[in-house]
Amino acid sequence: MQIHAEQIEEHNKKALPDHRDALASMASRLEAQKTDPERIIRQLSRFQIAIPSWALGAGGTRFGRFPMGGEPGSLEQKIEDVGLLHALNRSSGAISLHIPWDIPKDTAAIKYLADEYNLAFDAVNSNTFQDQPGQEYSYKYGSLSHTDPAVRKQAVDHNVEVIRYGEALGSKALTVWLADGSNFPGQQNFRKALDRTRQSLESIYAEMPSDWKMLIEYKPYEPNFYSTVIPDWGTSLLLAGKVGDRATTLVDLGHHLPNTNIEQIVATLMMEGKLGGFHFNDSKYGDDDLTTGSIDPFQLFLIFTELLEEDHAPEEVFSRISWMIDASHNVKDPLEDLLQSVEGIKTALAQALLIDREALNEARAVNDVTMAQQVLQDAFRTDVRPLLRESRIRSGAAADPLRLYRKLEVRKKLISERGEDSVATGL
Ligand code: PSV
Ligand code: MN
Repeated sequence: MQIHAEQIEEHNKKALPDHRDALASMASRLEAQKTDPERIIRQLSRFQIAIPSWALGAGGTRFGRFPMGGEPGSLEQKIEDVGLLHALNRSSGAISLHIPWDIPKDTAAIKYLADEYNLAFDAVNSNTFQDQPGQEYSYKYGSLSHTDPAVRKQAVDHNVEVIRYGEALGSKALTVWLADGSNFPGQQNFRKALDRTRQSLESIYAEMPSDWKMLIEYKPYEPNFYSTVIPDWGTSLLLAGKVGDRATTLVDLGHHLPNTNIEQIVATLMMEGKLGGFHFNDSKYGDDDLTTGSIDPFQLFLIFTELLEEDHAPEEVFSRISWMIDASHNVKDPLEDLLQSVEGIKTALAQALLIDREALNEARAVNDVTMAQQVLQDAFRTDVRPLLRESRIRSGAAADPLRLYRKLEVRKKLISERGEDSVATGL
């Protein structure tokens, strides 16, 4: 299925009168505060978020999985789905692949197809957390950290294979997430496991093209419940520092213990030039993989506040970091959920762009705690939807992507094209 420019135009035409009024009143309010709405609209239009190839079908839990119908049954169909999202919001211009869930059999053809939808390939993800059919050694007791050098070599070779696929597709980064760890005290020698992981990462790094970066993801628990080899940002940063300049830390918002101050982690990593990318999602308790911005939009805003803290242009921050979603949809249509996630992320970005930095710096300098908090609240409580809508309309996207998705009955059409039983690869 494809969404055509005329369908978007027709939808936008209907939205225009109300939108124009809302935008005009917002623009005059911003101008009165000496904020240039044009600058924000331009920056919003540039910001792109990669869609994970593994989040286009129904996600499951260990208790079950409830298929959505019309799920993409091939990599080609996954690209088609991301193409639909991008046509609707013009903000999802990239896809992040997980291998071997999504092996491109004909890389040239896949690249060509993605080009047709204006999609780039963001970081490629390796998978040494599951055993694959025909695989010689098992990852039951670890992969890059395994005690047996033969298992480690197999895991390193897999990562190198993933890099080669990525190179053929024009990707520029490799994400490594390890499930390695232990379930019981005494099971693992922490120091040796970490050191073996460092060595394995160095071997992988040596195989990366010189314009690639490595993203090292951390996670405190699951599937291992006593320890993980890379449990937190500090350990990831430590490894990144040892492995090389282009080794960085990836922050998955769901990979923290409750109430962790993620925005402070972001600030430190930014300061060190080691923040490589994000896996956006939201959570209430653990790695819940919920729609970004659905549970704690204020935290998301504070993260963007830190990202844009330094004086340099936001565009520079946009291009330096890999912006990716990592979510799972147990009860919602994945495409609707992803539209909401992208909107949630861009809302936080727009609010952070509105912060009166001068006033904030002044308040901080004289320890005016009340005003410092007030400056952030003023930005966070602003309804930025007219700005987001305007940036979409100017980019040729739908004024209201979700409403148009429903109106065009996209899921119904995907079900009629692909069937009720079509199931996507992923978790
Ligand atoms: C692990 O929980 C994770 O966040 C990693 O990024 C994986 O690659 C992804 O989820 C998919 O399961
Ligand atoms: Mn992740």
